[in-house]
Amino acid sequence: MSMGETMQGITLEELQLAARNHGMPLEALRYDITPVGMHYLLIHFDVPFVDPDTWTLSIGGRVRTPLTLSLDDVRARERVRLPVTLECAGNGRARLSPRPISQPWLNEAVGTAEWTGTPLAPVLEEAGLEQDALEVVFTGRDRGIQGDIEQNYERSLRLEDARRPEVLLAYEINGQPLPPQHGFPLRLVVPGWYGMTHVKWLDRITAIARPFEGFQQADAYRVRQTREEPGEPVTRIRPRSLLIPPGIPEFLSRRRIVSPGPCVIEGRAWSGWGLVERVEVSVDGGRTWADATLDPPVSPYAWRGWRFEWDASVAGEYELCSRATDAAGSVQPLDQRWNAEGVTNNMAQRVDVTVAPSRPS
Ligand SMILES: Nc1nc2c(c(=O)[nH]1)N[C@H]1C(S)=C(S)[C@@H](COP(=O)(O)O)O[C@H]1N2
Ligand SMILES: [Mo]
Repeated sequence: MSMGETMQGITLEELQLAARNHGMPLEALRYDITPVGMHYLLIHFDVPFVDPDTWTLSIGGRVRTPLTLSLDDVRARERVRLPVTLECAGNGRARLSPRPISQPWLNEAVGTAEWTGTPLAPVLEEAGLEQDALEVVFTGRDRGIQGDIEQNYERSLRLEDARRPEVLLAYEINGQPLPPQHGFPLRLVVPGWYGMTHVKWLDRITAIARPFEGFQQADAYRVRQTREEPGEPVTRIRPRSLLIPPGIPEFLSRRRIVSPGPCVIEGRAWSGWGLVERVEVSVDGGRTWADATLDPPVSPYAWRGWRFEWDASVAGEYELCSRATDAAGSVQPLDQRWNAEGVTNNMAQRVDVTVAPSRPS
């Protein structure tokens, strides 16, 4: 595996981030709904400690009737349960060359959870947005320093995005109260958008009459070649497919060993720009491709399963890849699309496999 080369020079600071923010083990792609402990995690600062009895959510700024809601108030509102695939915008960053320094994800910053919460739009409606309201800012309780700026984690959405019916204030994941690391007691869920949008540990929602200039909006999560350019904001998830590495792994390299014979390759594919309509598989590193069979999507905002029957009867070395095409016609590239923060990269996964008779233990 080329890991030895590409991971060279990984720093202790990157390792420290990687140890706090774990990915989803790829074998968890077998589940329609990712078990909570296997869902990936990304936390910029510290997980805040929140007392649910005194916690409130305030809705203010350019509204006619500012609101303060307790957790019971939020839970008493209309209840919706929706499977949503979440992916970190930095997924795939560690394989970029040169490697942008941040959380060093390989492929595994993804998961699909069933979120329970209340739609945001009626809450905004009740607060009564003023005529000049342009964006809504979501502020988390977590605080830290990034880019030399002390800040709470906060992100905004334009009104037309915030008011979409699938946008939720979520208090449960897979039928359980949110655990601390996933945003207890309340987080935003914006189906189809990259992870940074789904603000955890919500403290307040503020309607504003100008574009939000906070660090995580204006300085971070931009697609650009240098940090100095304004670039384009990161929004919806680009199509990606992942396969469950077949056979058994070698401990250190995680290289795969498959016994000769028929081998079913399974995986998942998703996009925030519409349904994934095609998944292709290659066993020769992307030189030739064949279509996989698709399962129905788990929800309009979640991944779909796929499978491919590989005739692995000839012993030897193989390189497995898969690529998704979505309803918008975007196809996953085989080569990197580099940018300064290493965001929105959806280059195809590559899995090295040795087909060889298994050895007795
Ligand atoms: N308050 C707050 N919300 C946050 C973050 C954070 O650091 N603080 N990280 C964001 C990022 S970058 C991602 S990818 C998702 C990850 O959500 P998860 O940890 O529940 O999988 O949360 C987002 N929401
Ligand atoms: Mo993220």
